[in-house]
Formats: sequence, structure tokens, C-alpha cells
Amino acid sequence: MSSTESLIDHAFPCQWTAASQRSGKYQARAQKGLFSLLKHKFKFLGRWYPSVIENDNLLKGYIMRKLLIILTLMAIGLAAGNVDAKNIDVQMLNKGDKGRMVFQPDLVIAAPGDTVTFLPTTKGHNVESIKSMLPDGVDKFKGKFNKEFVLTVTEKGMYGVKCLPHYTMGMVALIVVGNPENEDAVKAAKNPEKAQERFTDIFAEYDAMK
Ligand SMILES: [Cu+2]
Repeated sequence: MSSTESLIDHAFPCQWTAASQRSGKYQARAQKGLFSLLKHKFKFLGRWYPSVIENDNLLKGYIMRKLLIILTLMAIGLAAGNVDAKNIDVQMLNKGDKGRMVFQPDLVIAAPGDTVTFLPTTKGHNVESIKSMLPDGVDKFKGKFNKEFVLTVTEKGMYGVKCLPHYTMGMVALIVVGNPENEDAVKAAKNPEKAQERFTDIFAEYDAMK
């Protein structure tokens, strides 16, 4: 190895070079093939940087840096994609898995920014907030009968909801967003007997998930 080459290796520590030194014949050949392909793709560089295109080590360093930038941007893009809000559907039913007059599911775990869509699968229902079962700073809300209602949950906490005509029959649901600071207040809220029974079951289900 000439002194110029080792100087370049120090100046541009290139994983590629290190890898091909370590790897066996087959791998080295595969990398050589890939490199000549890339070399062809980067031919345009010769116009501005003749020394780069003529020197394999300089070119490898250049390509590696470009690949790193692309990979970093892709990783950032993926991370940004993951924070996208999701939607959870809740059906309003005369008869569901847990009995008559139910929200299904009746326990929704969401993240801030998510939406919960209440679907009028069977007629005669609506969804509205229960007083004293909302996080601080969240206004009460009320959906129309037989209409889809989309609730965007921006604040962390527990949201208790009911169907107005079937509240006393126990048609209630709980939405938990992030770490609920109002958990104690919501668990202490008073509801009609059947609604309270359903909430007790829902709280137990939520506690079991913790
Ligand atoms: Cu109802």
C-alpha cells in the first residue's frame, strides 16, 4: 500500500474499505461490482471534481457520506410518520358482545391527537360527555342521534361518555388518553346504577392493562 493510499484511509475512514478488507473473496467481489455500478452513477462528479472521480477511495468516501445523509433523512421521515394520529371506531349498538345497549368497544385507549369515531350502527343512539368525567380544559360535547360523531382527543386524561336515552340502561364508555391525571376524579364520579356497574367493569379492565 502506498503512503498516499494510507493517508486517504486515515483522512476518509470508510466503512466500506474496512469491510472489504475483512470480508472474504465473494463479498469483496460483490462490493466491487456494486462500487463500479455506483462509480458509473457518480460519473457526473468528474466535471467538478476530477480528482474525486479518479480516486476510488475519495469517491467511496463521497458515496458513503451521501448514503449516510439519505439513510438519516429516511429515518427521520419514518420517525415523523409514526407520530401520525390514528382513529379508533366505536359502534353504537342495540346488542353487542357485552349485552344490550352498548358502545363497542367500551374502553378505548388513545394517544393525544387521535380521533374516536362513534358510528350509528343501530339507530336510536347518540354520544355525549358525562359531566365530571372529562379532563381539565376539555369542553363538554354532544353528538346528534343516528349520526356519526368524531371526537378528537387532544388532552391527556379519562373521558366518560354516555348515550342519553340509554344512560340508565348502562350505555357508557371510557376513553383513556395517555397518562390520565383525572383518574381519581373520574372513578369517584356518580352515575346511575347500571351505568356505574359498567364503569366498574371498564375500570377493572383498564387497571388490569396497567
Ligand atoms: Cu343508546
